[in-house]
Amino acid sequence: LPSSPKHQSTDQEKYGLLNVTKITENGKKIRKNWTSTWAVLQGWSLLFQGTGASWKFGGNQSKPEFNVDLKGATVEWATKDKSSKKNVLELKTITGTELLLQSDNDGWIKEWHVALCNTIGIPVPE
Ligand code: I3S
Repeated sequence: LPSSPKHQSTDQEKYGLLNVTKITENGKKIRKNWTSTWAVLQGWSLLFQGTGASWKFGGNQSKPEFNVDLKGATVEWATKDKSSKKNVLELKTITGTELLLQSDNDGWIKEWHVALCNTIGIPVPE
């Protein structure tokens, strides 16, 4: 067993449903638009795929998927002023895109938090 599993930054692979909205794009605040997505974490890539025909992500997103490069990104629990929802993670990319990730399922969102922290290489807060 690894001596420090919380710090491993090996390939994390995870996929499943997450509610997502962009809140900032290229450093500019944009209007929220919560969307149910199929999220796929593989290596440094986090891909969101629309689960319905009504896919619209952030501003003008014609393609029904959105990819996030996790290199240099940060993830933490969103503060209450960011959303009234529970279980909200805030993900900031190096290019100035900010996303909120949410699930009503406490265990599921914690799994995502751990996987994202491990990918990025930051310790998982207790
Ligand atoms: O941060 P905000 O503006 O209170 O976010 C809410 C809005 O995006 C709202 O849509 P309208 O732009 O049509 O008002 C959404 O329905 C809410 O879900 C957003 O807030 P939460 O707290 O759910 O993230």
